[in-house]
Amino acid sequence: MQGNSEAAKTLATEALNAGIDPIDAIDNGLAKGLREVGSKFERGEMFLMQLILSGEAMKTGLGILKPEILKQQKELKGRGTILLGTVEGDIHDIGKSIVAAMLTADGFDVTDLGVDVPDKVFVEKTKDSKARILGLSALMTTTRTKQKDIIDALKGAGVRSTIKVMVGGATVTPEWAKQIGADGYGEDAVDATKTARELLGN
Ligand code: B12
Repeated sequence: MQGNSEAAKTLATEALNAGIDPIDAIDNGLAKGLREVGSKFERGEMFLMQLILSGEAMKTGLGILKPEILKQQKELKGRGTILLGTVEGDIHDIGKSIVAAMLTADGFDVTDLGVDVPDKVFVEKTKDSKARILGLSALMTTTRTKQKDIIDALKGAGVRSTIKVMVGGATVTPEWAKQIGADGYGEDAVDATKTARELLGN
């Protein structure tokens, strides 16, 4: 919350040394603090610079914890390919990268398309790849509408039935997912892997 990257690094290392599960350290440590920063920012109690510094601190901590998640990767690979990206107009990438790490650790082959990804790139990649799931991350109410646009664009291109679409991000809810015709929703990275498995029936 203080935007202290050095402290985030030290604490992440200490958490690992103490035998704390890296997922737990992220969910109940780093992410919890960052969400509180988001709430304070919304109430005008913290400012953009602090949001940026806290985001950086989160990323520094993740730099220590994420490789540990990937080490837990299941031996059994081949659950299928997942395309993952943050929608156009949105540059939030912390949550998406945690989801990518968890899915990878669970045996999925993840192609991360990055942030601020135009709708047509999602459609093209769906056409060109053998991916079975498309994961769309959107953190803002102004950008989550893109999730619907992308689903519509997939329909327009005649490829909607070839891929399952799962959505997530801070302002995304199960109701929203249903409303826009997504196949699945994930509240957090653990839920995202559960949803992905369910969507593929494994
Ligand atoms: C850090 C942060 C930033 C950083 C981002 C750094 C980065 N590289 O990502 C910076 C400072 C750049 C930033 C910028 C802005 N931000 Co900001 N930001 C946040 C903050 C505090 C935390 C986001 C985060 O990383 N959370 C931690 C991760 C672990 O959680 P998560 O992202 O929700 O992801 C989890 C789940 O949602 C889910 N998930 C995520 N993606 C997906 C995808 C799939 C497929 C699935 C299944 C699941 C899933 O799993 C993840 C892991 O558990 C949020 C507050 C909040 N409550 O989220 C605001 C917030 C999202 N930001 C907000 C705003 C307004 C902005 C700015 C417009 C501010 C400004 N005035 O410039 C800009 C927009 C920039 C842009 N065009 O995108 C608002 C959005 C309000 C709204 N309702 O629309 C929020 C909610 C803050 C607030 N309460 O006002 N931000």
